[in-house]
Amino acid sequence: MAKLFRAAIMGPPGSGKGTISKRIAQSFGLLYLSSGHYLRESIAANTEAGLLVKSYVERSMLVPDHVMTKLMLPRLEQLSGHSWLLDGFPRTQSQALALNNLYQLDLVISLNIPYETLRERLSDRWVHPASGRVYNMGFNPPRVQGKDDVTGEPLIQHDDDKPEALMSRLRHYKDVAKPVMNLYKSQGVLHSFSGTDTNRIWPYINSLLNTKMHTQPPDACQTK
Ligand code: G5P
Repeated sequence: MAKLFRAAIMGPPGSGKGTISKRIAQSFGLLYLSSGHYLRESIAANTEAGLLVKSYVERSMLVPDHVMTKLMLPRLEQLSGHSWLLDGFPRTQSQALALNNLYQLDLVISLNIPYETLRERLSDRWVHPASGRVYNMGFNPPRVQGKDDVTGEPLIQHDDDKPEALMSRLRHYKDVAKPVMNLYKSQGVLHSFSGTDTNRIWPYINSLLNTKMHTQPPDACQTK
């Protein structure tokens, strides 16, 4: 049986983790698990976990580590037997160590995008709150302005995508991401990509994955 492939993608808010993850999942057949999407789904479904995390997610504050690991690790156990890509988890050293106790990652992609680019992207970002589908008025606009492509429901903008809030989110991201990157660097699995344009970064990520996965047949299904 082919070896399973386990990967994660990291990057500040607006760096394109979700956009690139969807391309990876489609091109390489990895199951895709986004922590942000999973949390938003739990909130929308009013589950016990959703109620617990709601106030953090709404303020774009990190959900406490013990809650995140309690949610994400059992979810990953359900995906055992599959190759997967994690988007947004692990985010902190404590989450990375908890994950590391169970799974050795084959690849960690880190996106390094200039602040000004993030600011421009997020100020142009609209989301469909129920599904987490994300649009950008220049890069991937909805078919009908202000409406979700699938449901036709209205799109909204997050308060946290305003410049002052964004600056503090980015500072915080850097602080917590550093030890996580150091861990994966020490394991030789960290690959960083810099740039201002997802479409220019994508061919390099695509080529890296082709090299890393050339012996791996893709799994057929996808979770998001
Ligand atoms: P999330 O959902 O992980 P963030 O804030 O880390 O949220 P975000 O903002 O969703 O990440 P992203 O996925 O990195 O950003 O980027 P994206 O959505 O693909 O792209 C951003 C925008 O730019 C989109 O509009 C896209 O279309 C556009 N775009 C992409 N590429 C380009 C380009 O080349 N050009 C242009 N012009 N536009 C482009 O987490 C949400 C919350 O959940 C909690 C926290 O509260 C968090 O705030 N959470 C956790 N808490 C603790 N621990 C964890 N592990 C947690 N995970 C989630």
